[in-house]
Amino acid sequence: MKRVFTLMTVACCVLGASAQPTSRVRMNQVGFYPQQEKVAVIASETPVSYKVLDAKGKRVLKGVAADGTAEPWKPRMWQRADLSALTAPGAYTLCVGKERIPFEIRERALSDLARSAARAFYLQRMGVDLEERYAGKYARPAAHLDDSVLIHPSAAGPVRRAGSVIQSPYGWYDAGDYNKYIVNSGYSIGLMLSVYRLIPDYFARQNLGIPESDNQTPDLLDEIFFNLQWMMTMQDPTDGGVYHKLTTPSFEAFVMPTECRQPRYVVMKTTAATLDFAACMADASVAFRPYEADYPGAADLMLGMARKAYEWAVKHPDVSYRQQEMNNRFDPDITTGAYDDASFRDEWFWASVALRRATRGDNRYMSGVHDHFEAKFQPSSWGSVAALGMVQLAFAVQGPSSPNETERCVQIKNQSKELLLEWCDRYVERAQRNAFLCPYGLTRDEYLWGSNSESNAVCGVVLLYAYKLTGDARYLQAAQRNAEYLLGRNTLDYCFVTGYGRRSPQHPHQRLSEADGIEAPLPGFLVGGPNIGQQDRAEVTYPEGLAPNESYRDVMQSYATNEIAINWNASLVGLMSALDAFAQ
Ligand code: 9MR
Ligand code: 9MR
Repeated sequence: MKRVFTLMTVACCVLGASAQPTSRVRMNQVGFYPQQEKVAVIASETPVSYKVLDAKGKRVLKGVAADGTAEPWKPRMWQRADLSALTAPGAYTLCVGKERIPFEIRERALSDLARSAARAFYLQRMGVDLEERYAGKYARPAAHLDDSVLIHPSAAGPVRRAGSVIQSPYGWYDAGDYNKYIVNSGYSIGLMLSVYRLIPDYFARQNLGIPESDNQTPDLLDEIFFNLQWMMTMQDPTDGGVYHKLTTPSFEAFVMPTECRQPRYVVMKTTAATLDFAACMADASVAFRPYEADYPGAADLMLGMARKAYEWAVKHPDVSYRQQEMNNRFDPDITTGAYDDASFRDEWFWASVALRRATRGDNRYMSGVHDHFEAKFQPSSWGSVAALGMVQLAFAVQGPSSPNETERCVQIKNQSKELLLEWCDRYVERAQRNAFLCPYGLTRDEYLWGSNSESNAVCGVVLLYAYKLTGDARYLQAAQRNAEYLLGRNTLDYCFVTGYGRRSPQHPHQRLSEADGIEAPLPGFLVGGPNIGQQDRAEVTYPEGLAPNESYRDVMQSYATNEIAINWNASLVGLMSALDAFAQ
């Protein structure tokens, strides 16, 4: 990218990215597609004039930013400068008073970022050498081999006794920590596969520069397989139940993987983990079916495991993960991430839908679809996965129905599509009322742990399902608007993806980034984002009087606002890849 060096860039470098923003202008810091809407917002009580210069310094646009909209929490007005008339690729400068803001218009504006977002999973791989030719300066030797993982007493059974050893290698680090959690793994893959199905040709062409890039399988699927092969080891072959997680008793320090010495355990089997596993494996079996040559037998193997997991859940429909209770009964105590979802209706639904699709209509899963359907639509998150089932049904409305489909099933399909579109119609409307011109972020409750993903990028993905279902450009525009927020059109003036934009997180709560001795964080990661919960306040200082959308600190200690995680990156891959695909 050609850099236009300005006063602003200098100010940012000197002050460091954690300093308060000094600019009054907020806009996409990464790049605009030629045909997309291009809006910058400018902090000002009254309309303010601006001009745009091209790379030669010639004025190509001038105007007055107006339509001021206040933020909900602060008496602060943002005026809108609409630069959409500019469509020629090139480097530009937006001039507002004395400020000079560089920006770019280019074809494939987000393709590099989308690729990095997927490559971030490669950088999270464990148990293998990351070679320099794929990982560049982030190369590192194999560690966390997980070739002698202990059965925790909570996971003991008649065959696999407490303290016995299994192999459970490979997979991705979940987040900034070094553990592997089935609930989040299954969800992350399910979410990515839901987007893979929208734009298979896009992914077929994408080259991620990973060790499997030379085979015939789309690289995203190759990357996903790296985690699936770990997940498969988490099913107890004796009964089909799936261990909730593979973990050290407590979080490791901020050291590199080769320095880690704690023993690693698999803990108890749970209903949520087992159903998420079943759903994910069923979806994956469909995705991998065409790639038998590279993955011989994998599709059948995964489908068999999915069926077996589902049977276990039928027999154990109500096993929640309650870490405290587990610790009261067993040693050693486990204090790492819980992913302790205790309502399984949505997991039943996703697993039933996925298994029915993967088995091409096996009636055994029909009642699961009927019984667990809820007539409401909610964008997915790790603990709420019904949408991953509903979106499959919404797309099935257009397809041929299987001969043994009940009337109720047809109804559920139609309703899934209607509810999804209704949700999107309501959501889209919010943008005009928002100072940052995106549907995301009007209410306090959206600023939760992982807001950038759960309240923004995932919602963007939902809008892109709707766009694919209907071709209605309003949905595409709204998804793009949410992306603009993540890329810089937000109160904090951050591009929330590491390695991209003028101001982006420098100190994510990620052990790999912190301990590797390299100044720049690993690139392509979406940080959690503003979070009013501030659960890390014992370790992080939050200034008084922050608005919900300001409750973010770019400091390593901030696990509640500045961590990275595979589920969040899954939504980043989804949103950015689909925007890139649909812009072609
Ligand atoms: O590093 C841990 C991170 O991955 C988790 O999301 C977070 C919440 O469970 O916990 C982090 O670990 C911190 C712990 O909770 C509190 N003491 C400091 C730990 C490292 O910063
Ligand atoms: O993403 C999870 C968030 O929804 C929860 O509120 C939070 C506390 O339970 O945990 C988050 O997940 C963390 C996991 O427990 C451990 N690895 C890091 C994850 C991201 O912070």
